[in-house]
Amino acid sequence: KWNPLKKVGIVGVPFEKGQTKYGVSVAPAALRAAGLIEELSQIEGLDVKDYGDVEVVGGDTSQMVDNMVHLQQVSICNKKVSEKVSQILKDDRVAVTIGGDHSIGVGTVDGHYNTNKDMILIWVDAHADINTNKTSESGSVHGMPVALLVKELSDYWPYLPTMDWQVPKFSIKSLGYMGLRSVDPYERLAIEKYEVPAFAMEDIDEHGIQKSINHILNVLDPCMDKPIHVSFDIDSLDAIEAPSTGTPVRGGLTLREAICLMEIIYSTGRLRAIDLVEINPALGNECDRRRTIEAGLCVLKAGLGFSRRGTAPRGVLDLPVQ
Ligand code: 6HN
Ligand code: MN
Ligand code: MN
Ligand code: MN
Repeated sequence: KWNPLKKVGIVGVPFEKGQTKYGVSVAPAALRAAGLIEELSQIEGLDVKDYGDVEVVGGDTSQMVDNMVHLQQVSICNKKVSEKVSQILKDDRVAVTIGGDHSIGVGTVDGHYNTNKDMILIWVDAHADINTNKTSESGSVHGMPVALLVKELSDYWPYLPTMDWQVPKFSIKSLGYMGLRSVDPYERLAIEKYEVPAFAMEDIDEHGIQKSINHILNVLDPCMDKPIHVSFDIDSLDAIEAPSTGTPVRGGLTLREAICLMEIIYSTGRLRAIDLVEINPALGNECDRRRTIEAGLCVLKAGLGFSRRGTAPRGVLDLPVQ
């Protein structure tokens, strides 16, 4: 019933106010300079449209809500991200959003949910990003997007000025995690309270990457008919694979595991949105930078149908003769 969509729309979000380090905002430009559009266009049969970057503007920098840094900027940016993701999906394309820090997941998932109410969300990350302003130790909103998105946690937030456009409607029952290894105590409590299917690294060690992701897909969508959103934080990869990121954690996914994960999700035919976030080209040396960007490109390609087996030329039955 489901075939992979062979059309993709790319949008960049040069936003970094969801955390404190300079540099995540240059990732869309760095990925484009590294050949993002060209590489994706080489995937057999894939139609790639570049929607450019969401315009990021300043906002009031005063702290409006306790322990929530730059809330207004986060909010202004995410509203635009949500609208853009909805537009790309309505154009019948897979929405690929290049961050930016992970606070932009509020906008990408909101935009996807507004178009597909039955979507499921796979959060691939070293972190659970499900802090509220009460539980966060950093005050950085990139550690809070999941808690902002899910309706089950809306009572745990104070009134958030400027966020009125975003009414949490997505259910935590449609969320699964892959790659966790740095989870704060109250984040763990939330995962257990709501029985979120969460494959931390030790679970992936036990079951392997294929069984782990297939298990999550089966729990969230046993009838296999729901659109899938993958929010891929580059720090889900081991810090050796992706060193240029703001909150690296050792002991993560290998690039091969991440590619395998994305290939499996692609093969369902239901992958409709991918976020690639937290690449920070300003961190580390040139080698770190290149390695991290290449890893990000590999993850995207795997999610968009690139075959590691190779693809024979279309409509051609024999090798060229002399
Ligand atoms: N990310 N749990 C930590 C915090 O500050 O809330 C780390 C969050 C990291 C967020 O990597 O997208
Ligand atoms: Mn600041
Ligand atoms: Mn994250
Ligand atoms: Mn993370």
